[in-house]
Parts: sequence; structure tokens; C-alpha cells
Amino acid sequence: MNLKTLMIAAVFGLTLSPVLAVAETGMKSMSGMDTKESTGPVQSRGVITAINTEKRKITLNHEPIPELNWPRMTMGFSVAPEVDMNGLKKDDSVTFTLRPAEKGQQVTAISKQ
Ligand SMILES: [Cu+2]
Repeated sequence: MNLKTLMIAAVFGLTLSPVLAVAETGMKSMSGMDTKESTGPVQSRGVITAINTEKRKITLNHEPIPELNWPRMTMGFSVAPEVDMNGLKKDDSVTFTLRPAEKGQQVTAISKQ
């Protein structure tokens, strides 16, 4: 190998490793809804199908979330204490942010579209 080949190999190595890491994470979460491995916040859109402001719970029919390897589905989330749930109601179209919590994902931001 000459220097040029080495440099190309290095660049490819650096470019490919994050992609492989993502693919691996995706495969892991395919074994169920266990998303504990997923880091960082993800954003998505959906429609509120149920909301309980007192218990800080919300049920969303969300769009597919490739970061979590989730198809479109309706599911419940807990809502972080700092999120203002006032003004949100059933059938509202929303954009929201999820972060990994102790149990699954938690809504850390939500706003009407
Ligand atoms: Cu889901």
C-alpha cells in the first residue's frame, strides 16, 4: 500500500464506522421495543389520541421513527415535568421530542403543529 491508498482507507474507515454503529443499534432494537441503548433526543410528529395532564401521560399516534426503529404506531408516553401540557387536547397534531428515560422514552417537548 502506498500513502494515498492508506489515506483513502483511513477516510473510508472513519466514514463507515458511524454507519455500522447505527445499523447495529437498529438490529438490537428490532428484537422488541427495548430502546435503552438509544441515545440522544429524537423528534417526530403525531396526533394526540389521549391525554392525562394530571398524571402527565400522553398517547400519541406517531409517525415512523427510524432512529428508534419504530414503525407508525399509537403508544403512551410519560411527559417530563418541565413540559407545559396546558392547551393540548385529543386530536391535536403535534411535533414532539423524545429522550430515553428510566422506562422507555419520555416526551421532553411538545407543541401543536
Ligand atoms: Cu412507538
